[in-house]
Amino acid sequence: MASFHSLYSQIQIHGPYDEGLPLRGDESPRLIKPFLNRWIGKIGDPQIGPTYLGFCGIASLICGFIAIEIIGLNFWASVHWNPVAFIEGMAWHRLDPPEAKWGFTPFVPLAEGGWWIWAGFFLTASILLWWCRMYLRAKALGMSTHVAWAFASAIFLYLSIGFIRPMLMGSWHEAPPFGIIPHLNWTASLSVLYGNFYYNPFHCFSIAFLYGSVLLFAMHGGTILAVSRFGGERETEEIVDRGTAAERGALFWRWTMGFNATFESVHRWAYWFAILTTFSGAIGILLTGTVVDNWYLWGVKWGLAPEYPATYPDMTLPPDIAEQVRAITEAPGRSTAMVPPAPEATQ
Ligand code: 07D
Repeated sequence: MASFHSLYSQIQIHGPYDEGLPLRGDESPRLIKPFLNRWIGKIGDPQIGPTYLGFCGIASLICGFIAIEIIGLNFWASVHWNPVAFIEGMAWHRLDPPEAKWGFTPFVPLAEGGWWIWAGFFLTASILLWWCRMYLRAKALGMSTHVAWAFASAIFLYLSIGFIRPMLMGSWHEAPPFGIIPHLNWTASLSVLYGNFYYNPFHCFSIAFLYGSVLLFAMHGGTILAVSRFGGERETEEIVDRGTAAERGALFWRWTMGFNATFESVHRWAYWFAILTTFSGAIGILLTGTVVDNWYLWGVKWGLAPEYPATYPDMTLPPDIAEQVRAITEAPGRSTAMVPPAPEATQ
């Protein structure tokens, strides 16, 4: 009986190499003579290669290499070319976007954020070329282009964070820096500056789809592994056959929760949850600072967030924030507990 070949099983395929479909006349040759690797076989197919590069693949790798070089050399220069400090500080190094004074102009001196723009340019070119590669390779194999469109949703979020939103806000300074901890700090500051991302409903949707994707993945992966002793990982045959594995998998869910996705529809569930994670995230990012200045006050306005009583009654808020607070809290039926006195009244 077939079973899943993985870290937990002893069986690996050892047979003639699979060269794949013959090349079409207009295609670049495939690279890497196929070979088998036992360790790789423990996490997937033991065969490495052949791989296809073509124009998009080569151009994408070159652009990605240039982006990583720009980022890495800036990191290294920031520690005066000290190799030990470069490695030690890897998680803390940063390459920042231009200061707010530069607005959204592309002409920024290299040392003042210009390198960040160039790195972003080449990284974006690399990602977009990789997208083209995915699309074209899927077409060449006679497949539909689902993977490319799911990737497009992630690219939409990436572009919204790093390019579209800064453009709408008129400042590169809104974009995140390159760097591991610095980009995490950016998420924290953006959240605080715009009134706490927890009250951004599209951040909520994105989290729901993210967690939902994780749940679906665990349910589906678990189900398939659980029926692999009946050959369940051979999904195509199982979908059309009635009987052992697929039927048991479906019955398991119908018995435990009364409903089961089909062996086809579970993949649609997973696909759309993944796409909607990044798509709703992008909408949430694009609304931040453009349509909504402060997600907490937005939450108070729509009854999502509580109004807190004034802890420091004498505190004077900056005039623009005080104005927003007043507009929201003085709406009919709202408490005025935290409204600061109007500027005239304090004099
Ligand atoms: C970022 C884009 C696609 C990526 C691509 C890849 C390469 C590699 C390699 C150079 C992931 C390009 C790169 C090919 C190049 C080399 C070597 C996808 C991305 C194309 N949040 N939050 C989200 C949670 C909080 C904040 C999303 C949870 C705080 C900000 C997600 C919590 C604060 C932003 C999510 C939490 C805050 C987000 C991301 C809990 C402060 C965003 C979805 C439990 C820390 C982003 C609308 C995703 C967003 C985002 C989850 C808390 C800030 C759902 C679970 C309150 C500023 N948060 N978050 O798929 O979409 O990302 O917001 O507390 O911008 Mg959040």
